[in-house]
Amino acid sequence: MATLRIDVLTLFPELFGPFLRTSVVGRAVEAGLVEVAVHDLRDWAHDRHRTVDDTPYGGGPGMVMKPEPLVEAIEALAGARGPGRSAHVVLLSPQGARLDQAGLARLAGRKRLLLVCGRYEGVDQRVIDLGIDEELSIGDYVLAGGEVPAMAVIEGVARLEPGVLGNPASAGSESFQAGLLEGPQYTRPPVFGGLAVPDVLRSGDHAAVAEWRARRARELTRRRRPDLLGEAGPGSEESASGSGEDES
Ligand code: 4FV
Repeated sequence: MATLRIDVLTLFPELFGPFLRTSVVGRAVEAGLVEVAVHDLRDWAHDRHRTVDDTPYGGGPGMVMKPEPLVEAIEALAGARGPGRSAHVVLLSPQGARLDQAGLARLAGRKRLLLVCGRYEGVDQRVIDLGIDEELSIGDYVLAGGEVPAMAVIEGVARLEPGVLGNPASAGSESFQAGLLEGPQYTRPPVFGGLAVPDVLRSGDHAAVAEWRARRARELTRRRRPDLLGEAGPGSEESASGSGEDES
């Protein structure tokens, strides 16, 4: 029994094919740990031209997505808005709350999600008023569509499903898990471009390694994302050539 079912409503279902067959998401779907169904919004546009957009009331550039096909599709896939509906309906849009790791964990805890992908200038407000449970944004920039944000949600929640990541510990020790950025990481060779891997990482002293990693994570977070530490003001950007702290 798939633990999580995700339906996607989009004007470009063909965008999702390779994504749903590749890497972590592909394995999660293959293993039946996550079920994803992609739906073409035009299937709910019943006029001869299967129209899904129209000009904005009040004038202005671009087109707006019509309410009828969207609300009909949402209600067909998730039921009418209310406690009894079968899926939690999320619209990806720049007006949404910012998506973060905690938000992904919350979505991963649900049984069914319906991700609605906007296009054009956005959707008629009545779609939001009548059919959407939550609006989420992946960042303060404008994309051409909600498909890439929807993929970010799918991959983000799929990684949190039990059994998806080979080593569940990896999900626990990564960025944002402890509210910190992850510190520097190294692998072979021990010296590259004249730069050596910090000795402590090759010491075998797990306590010292853990202490070093925690300290570097705090330092990097304080410099790059003091907001994550609840500290005011962006830190000065780290110079391109590294911080210059002691590498010991
Ligand atoms: C977006 C974002 C985003 C805006 C107009 C789709 C586009 C078009 N979605 N986070 N940033 N959406 O830019 O989620 O409808």
